[in-house]
Amino acid sequence: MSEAGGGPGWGFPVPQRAPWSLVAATAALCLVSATSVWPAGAAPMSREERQKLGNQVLEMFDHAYGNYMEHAYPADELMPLTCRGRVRGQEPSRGDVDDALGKFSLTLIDSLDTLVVLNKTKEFEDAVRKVLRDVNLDNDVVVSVFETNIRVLGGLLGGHSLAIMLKEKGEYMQWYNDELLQMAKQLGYKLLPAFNTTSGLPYPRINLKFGIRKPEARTGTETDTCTACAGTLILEFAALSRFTGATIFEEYARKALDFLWEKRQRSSNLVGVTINIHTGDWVRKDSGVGAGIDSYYEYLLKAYVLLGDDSFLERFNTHYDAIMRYISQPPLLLDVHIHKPMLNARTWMDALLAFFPGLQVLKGDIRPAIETHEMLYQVIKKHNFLPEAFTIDFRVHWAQHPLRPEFAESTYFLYKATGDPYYLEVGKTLIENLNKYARVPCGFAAMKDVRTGSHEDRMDSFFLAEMFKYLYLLFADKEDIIFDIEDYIFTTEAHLLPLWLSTTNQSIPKKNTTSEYTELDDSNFDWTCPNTQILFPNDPLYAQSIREPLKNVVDKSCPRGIIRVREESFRSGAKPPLRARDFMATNPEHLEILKKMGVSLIHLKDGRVQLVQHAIQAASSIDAEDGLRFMQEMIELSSQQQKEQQLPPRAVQIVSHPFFGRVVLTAGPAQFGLDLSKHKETRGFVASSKPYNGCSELTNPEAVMGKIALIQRGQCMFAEKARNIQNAGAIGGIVIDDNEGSSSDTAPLFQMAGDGKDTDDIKIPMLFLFSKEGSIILDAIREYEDVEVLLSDKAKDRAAILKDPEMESEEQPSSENDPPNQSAEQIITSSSQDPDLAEQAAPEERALSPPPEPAGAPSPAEMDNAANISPSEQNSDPTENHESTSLGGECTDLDDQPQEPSETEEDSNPNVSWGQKAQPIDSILADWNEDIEAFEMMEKDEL
Ligand code: DMJ
Repeated sequence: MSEAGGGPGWGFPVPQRAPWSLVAATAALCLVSATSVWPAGAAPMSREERQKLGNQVLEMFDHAYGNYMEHAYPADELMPLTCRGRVRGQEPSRGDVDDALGKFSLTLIDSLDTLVVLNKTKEFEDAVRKVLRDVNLDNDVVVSVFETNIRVLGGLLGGHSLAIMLKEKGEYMQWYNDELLQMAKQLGYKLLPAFNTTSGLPYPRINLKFGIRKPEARTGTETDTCTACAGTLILEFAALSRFTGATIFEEYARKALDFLWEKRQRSSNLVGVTINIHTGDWVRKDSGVGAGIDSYYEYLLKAYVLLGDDSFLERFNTHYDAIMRYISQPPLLLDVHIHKPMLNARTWMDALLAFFPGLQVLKGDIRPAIETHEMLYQVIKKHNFLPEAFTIDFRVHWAQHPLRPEFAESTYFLYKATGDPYYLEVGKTLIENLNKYARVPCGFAAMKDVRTGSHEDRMDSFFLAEMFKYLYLLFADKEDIIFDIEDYIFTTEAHLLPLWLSTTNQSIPKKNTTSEYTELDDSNFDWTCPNTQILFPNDPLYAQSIREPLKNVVDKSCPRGIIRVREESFRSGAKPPLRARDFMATNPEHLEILKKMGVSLIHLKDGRVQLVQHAIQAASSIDAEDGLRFMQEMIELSSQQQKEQQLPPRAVQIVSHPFFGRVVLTAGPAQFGLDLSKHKETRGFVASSKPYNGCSELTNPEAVMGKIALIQRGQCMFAEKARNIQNAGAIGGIVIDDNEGSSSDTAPLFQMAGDGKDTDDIKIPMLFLFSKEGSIILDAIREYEDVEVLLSDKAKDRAAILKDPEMESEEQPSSENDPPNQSAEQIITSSSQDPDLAEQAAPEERALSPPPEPAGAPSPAEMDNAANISPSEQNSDPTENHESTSLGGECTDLDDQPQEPSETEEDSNPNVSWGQKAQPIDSILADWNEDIEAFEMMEKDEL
């Protein structure tokens, strides 16, 4: 459609209040129309190169899917490092993440429609037969309702949608008789008991065999669920209703959505992260567009597209307006409190929000989509992948990356919207990074730590459901796909549902527009499909012009504290409130401010100071609020600093045949011996020491001489083992955990402490591996005898590893364009000999991650806020944070920027005195309490 126009036109306005089916179809067209014409100035990508990249995606999919089918099926997922299936109950529990696994061959079901998109029709036919033959949906397993819906119900429905499409074409699937749909219906009925709550919000988990209530169910006692968990059902449930005529599914999903809408915070129009399914109270009152909320917004807009119900669009627009007002701080998207939306709730962002630019494309709001996407791309260029969470000054906050597809998804939609070949180059980088850093001999392994490049024994099903689909579609032309993708909408798991469902079995009455929430100035987009004639003002370089000012936003960023603080104070020329990062316990002016804020300073015997806030002692409500913010910042700063002071994990990379550097194991560092962050890596063949525990002089020095010795944990101090192997001539040591089955997937990594004595005599590097990672090396020795490893702070580029020509000929050549690995990040070494890190302490006491809660964290019941800071934190140099930088290259502290007038100015008007403040003290205290609670929960929360 757009090619005819010769420019990036990709949508048509439709008449005001168009018939809903037309709106649905047309809005969906907005997603997928692109241009291939691009003016001089930008570098277009040739059809040949796009085809080459498309073929590379196909080859990568074959590698992932083939290994899953060969080594894991019928298990739910492949464990690509140990090359076997992940069967729930047979592996150590990973907590909530395992709730996606229902012993229903998850990866196969999640991959069904990807096979068709990738033109693997024959394989699709085989896969459907396998699902029908092998999959049992009646297992005694407790699964997540959300994950089962998006991955399994969505997978079955996507498979069914494409099966009937193929059948109609007349070549494949001629035998198909709606069997996948029957399975989907069976699964739908299994999920329905979860909705048996007064609110209509579903329980988060259900037992596939026993439901919720039965004693054998082992679930049904939960009180909370996440907003996305309750609000991401409508596409699959409505599709199931419309495909089958059984209206109950759509009714239940609508009821849950209606309830969430009713419960939105009425003044901010935002929703919290978790909600009580019985009372409807918000449990976590922070609000963003990432983890916990993300696909709720996605499904409101897509429900409008698929079902044509205006009320969904209006709800979406109302929330979107709030998101853009409070959460969007381009290019950042920062969580806020629902009841105090001008107050940021975090100083970091999570990787799940990377889907949001794609949703903004569907909404038709391209500028912020381009900005956020560009910021995310720069983070990726820095770390090769998007870390699970990163701070607002772009440091790694949580270092994992489970091969999430959200960024590829947004890249695809932005390319479709802009036709800008830049996004093809972005896709090419994603492909290169996946091959270079995540590809292992048996599939693709999640990144355990993007800083070290170490792997996790995990390949999530969404990698096959989404990543390959979006990457393939990015490079594909219309004729490369055997059906018209524009006739379908993508679910959050990228499953395809046909738009014709909008006119089928519409027995649920559509809600009409109400006047309740129509005061938005959104008239351009309310009833029309976004049109680039308006969006891009006829400028084909529009996207580039938006990216340009952001080109150094990540590299040139400066450390920042919480931004957006009492903006009106700056405007009025008043002194900005004291920031935690600027605080100096020796500065009398600061102490005076503290007093005004109701914060008192207690000097502890060990040299630390404890800060305690008594809100009631503050000079005014504004000062009390500043005090609360100061305390929150201090807790977060303290937690961040503790995290930074930990030694980061290290990498053990197996470099010999057949691994060739592809397998990277996460290792704990030692507080003694060679510091791998400061020295070149150590490379050598491994040999087991005798005795294996390394607690006495080795009896096999000839075997370990010049090698890296393997020693078992236990029975003596780590330092003693190090000395014994060093004396035998070892060039390094790997201590392997003696707790069978332990793994860095399930246990927090720790650093090996010295023995309390001087350890300067230990010169060799020592690393620690949990038993599961250690057994990968031990198995390799059994199978290949000579196993060579590299001990380093970060996995090394495989091109550099393959120095042996023999190795080189065995290994596939890596791309010429592969960038060299980034140099190691600065390591902050803790000089303290923390007694908690002593050899015999339990691993939990020595965790590198997550960081310990700051000492003195307040108990909500006390109504006091307290934080401890160590002496080293008391003298942070305030000038450090004001070093110059800006989006254009110099450092700009956003706090110092003039701000637009705020909508909530009255809330914190400095002229309002304590006595005049309308809000009663009880409610202020309750609010503070909630803030502290929410903050503590956020810190503990996992993505
Ligand atoms: C997928 O399962 C879905 O996209 C979901 O909405 C959240 N993210 C994961 C992949 O990251």
